[in-house]
Amino acid sequence: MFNQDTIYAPATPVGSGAVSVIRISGPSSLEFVDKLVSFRKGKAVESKGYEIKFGEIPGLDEVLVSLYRAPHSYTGEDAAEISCHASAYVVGEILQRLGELGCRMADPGEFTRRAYLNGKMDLAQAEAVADLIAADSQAAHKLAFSQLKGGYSEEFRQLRAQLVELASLVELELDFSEEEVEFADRSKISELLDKARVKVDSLKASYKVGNAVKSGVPVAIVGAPNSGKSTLLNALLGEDRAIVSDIPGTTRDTVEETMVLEGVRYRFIDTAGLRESSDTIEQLGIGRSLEKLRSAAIVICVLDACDSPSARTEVVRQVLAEVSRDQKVIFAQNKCDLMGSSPGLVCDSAHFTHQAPDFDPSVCDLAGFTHQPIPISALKGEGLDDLRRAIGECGFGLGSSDGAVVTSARHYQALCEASSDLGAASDALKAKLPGDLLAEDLRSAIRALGSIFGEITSDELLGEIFSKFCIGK
Ligand SMILES: Nc1nc2c(ncn2[C@@H]2O[C@H](COP(=O)(O)OP(=O)(O)OP(=O)(O)O)[C@@H](O)[C@H]2O)c(=O)[nH]1
Ligand SMILES: [Mg+2]
Repeated sequence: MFNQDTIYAPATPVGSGAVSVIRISGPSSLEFVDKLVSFRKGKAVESKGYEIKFGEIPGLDEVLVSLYRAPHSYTGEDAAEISCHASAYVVGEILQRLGELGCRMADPGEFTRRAYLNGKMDLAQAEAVADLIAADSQAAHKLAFSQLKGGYSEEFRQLRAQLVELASLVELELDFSEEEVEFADRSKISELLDKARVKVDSLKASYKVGNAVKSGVPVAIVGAPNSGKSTLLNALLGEDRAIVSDIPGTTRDTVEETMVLEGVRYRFIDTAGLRESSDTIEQLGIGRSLEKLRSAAIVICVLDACDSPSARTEVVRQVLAEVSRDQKVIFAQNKCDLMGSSPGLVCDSAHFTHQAPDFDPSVCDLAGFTHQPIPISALKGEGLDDLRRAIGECGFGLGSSDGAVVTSARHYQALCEASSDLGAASDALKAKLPGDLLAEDLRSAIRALGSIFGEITSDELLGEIFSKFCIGK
């Protein structure tokens, strides 16, 4: 047990609702509860394990109190949860009385911090609690929940164990270095090191998806003025969010709105049409469009079927010149309702492809793109299912991987450190440098990985992590 005092905090938001919960944790929890509540039968301190007791706070409310004996509670300490009627007055009164009795109001995240310090969960699990509370889509929830259940930490533990094994081989060699024997089999070391590097790098790479899923996958809608980008945003959202007009250059600033598709939250960003402009405000808007285009995980490039093939090719060129290899680009040919029956469109697209012979799909990872844009009509709502399917195929969905997916910037940072340490170790090995240099790099990588699940932590780090929690968690 690390903490001696007893803390309390509301665990539910105060407002209208049926029930509010106030949480108490620490060695004197049950005594405080007995001072506050008259139970119909017995006393809280007589409770041996989990128990729910009915009682009354004289003159204030009837309550149900859940009692937990250490270590069988969330925090690992003696704890209680008072369920009262959700009245701001009742809750405020209970909190005040607990304070007067000598209980201390908890800091943000203090309950979870105690759970971590008392060994109820590791640090990655504790962080997952905050992520789980914040999760607003099925995908974000799935990642947070699997981290909470410990599978995530287990992958890092195994990886760290591999490195410890590796380091011990190197240390063994060091122990015997006086005798100038190369004790450890360097090819075995090299093999283990390569394996660990592959794993670290794949975990590092997972952050791209993990971070996008946690904060919403950014999808930029770009294209020429008047091509129907704002109409498309509205059609996808099913509401009139962005202003639409037949005047090119209608959208000046970016318009952003989130939406969940197949359990994944996407942030759709409508942008100003790309063109040469002498208007200062429009130029600023186009600058923002380009920023959003470069930073999006997915780019929907809207082509106007009414534009000339060369104009469309120019837009495609411009977009492909801006995107990087790890972005997904979907081409949608809009206004297909104006093209008559579909053969006209196919013919038109073929022409368009012909106009861009130097199209190199490998320039970027073109999801579902086969030189044939997806025909849509944003106005009539046609082809939107195909577009949504293409978005789903960009790989941010749930089925993409069962392994650990990194969602935390802190964990990503630790992986970057481990990756660079392992790179240095690998170079040292290749250059046949002395074992102690190799050992130092490995130790540093082991420390970095251990910091993810809290093998060694500082008070400062814990303070930073738990300060982001809400009170009462
Ligand atoms: N027939 C038809 N018209 C469309 C379609 N999509 C958009 N339009 C029309 O095209 C015009 C421009 O639409 P917007 O959505 O404002 O175009 P935009 O790309 O946002 O234009 P800027 O903001 O100026 O860059 C409007 O008159 C729309 O009604 C479509 O699928 N079919
Ligand atoms: Mg617009």
